[in-house]
Amino acid sequence: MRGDVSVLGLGDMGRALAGAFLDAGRRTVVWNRTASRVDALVERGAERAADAGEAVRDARLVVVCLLDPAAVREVLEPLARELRGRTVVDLTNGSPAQAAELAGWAAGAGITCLDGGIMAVPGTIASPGAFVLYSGPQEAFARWRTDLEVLGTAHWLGEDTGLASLHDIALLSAMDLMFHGFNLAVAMATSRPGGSAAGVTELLVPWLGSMGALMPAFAAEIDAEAADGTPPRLTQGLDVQTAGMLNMVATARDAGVDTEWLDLSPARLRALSAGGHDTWSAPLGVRQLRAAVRES
Ligand code: FVH
Repeated sequence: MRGDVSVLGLGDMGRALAGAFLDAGRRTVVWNRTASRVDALVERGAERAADAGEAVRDARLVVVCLLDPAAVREVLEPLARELRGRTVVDLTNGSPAQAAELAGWAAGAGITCLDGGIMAVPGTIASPGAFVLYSGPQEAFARWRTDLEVLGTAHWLGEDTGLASLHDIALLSAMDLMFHGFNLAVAMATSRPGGSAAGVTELLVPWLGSMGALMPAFAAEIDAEAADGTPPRLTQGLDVQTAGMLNMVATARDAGVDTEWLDLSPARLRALSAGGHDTWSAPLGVRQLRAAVRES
């Protein structure tokens, strides 16, 4: 074996991954489509591969982190022969369906494939808060776990290849809405003298922390209802919730802030009332999201 690990793709994230393997003392072989991006890692001790085939030919473990799943297929498919019998860990962001497509191709070619979702940015790879989600064969995860832990805490979610990307994208979706909420809070708070982005953020961070701490209780109620129909106990009247949401919309409008997203909240609560509900609960909120998809 030429190296402990081969990293294909040295964009911002791929360089961080390869750098973490080097820092952990792994012999690291690197390849990137644009060869000049390899130089800095070679100076740090990585071994340069002339092409992707050379990078994987003698690899114990192949880690791929490219722009998108199309790029992954484009790079890996011509290497089926070289990859036979090896394990590929794909850390490229993609959908569960794309992960399944890659795993199907890999299985047909005799390649073991783990799919991964990186819950970190390049600057936090290998730092205490970084974690990476994996799915695919448990035996392969167990075999490579020590190497994968170099990048961040490694969580294996199950044999279903799509589980890592499903959870990755679920977490990213929640993050996206959270940052949208941050923008809304800052736009409202800075709409008059006396408000500043730093000032509202100082309040927002602990507020979101204390609200986030409620989620495990909501999650328990959602799971209990799904398991055996246990009715939720953490409820609030839809009338109180709707009044609060309408206050948000009116305050944003008065502050000259776009209400397009906030308008959705009272509309959704009214739809629940129209459907015969008089209290909000976390299980009901999730069921409403699922029903909207079924009805569209
Ligand atoms: N950066 C981040 O914060 C996020 C954190 C969570 C995970 N994402 C995902 O990681 C994948 C790579 O992201 P990245 O930040 O490294 O992206 P870039 O810096 O733009 O590098 C892209 C690399 O992909 C190579 N590439 C693109 N197309 C092809 C192709 N057709 N054939 C071969 N290689 C290709 C590109 O090569 P080059 O342009 O340097 O030649 C870069 O190596 C991504 O899925 C994120 O969603 C990162």
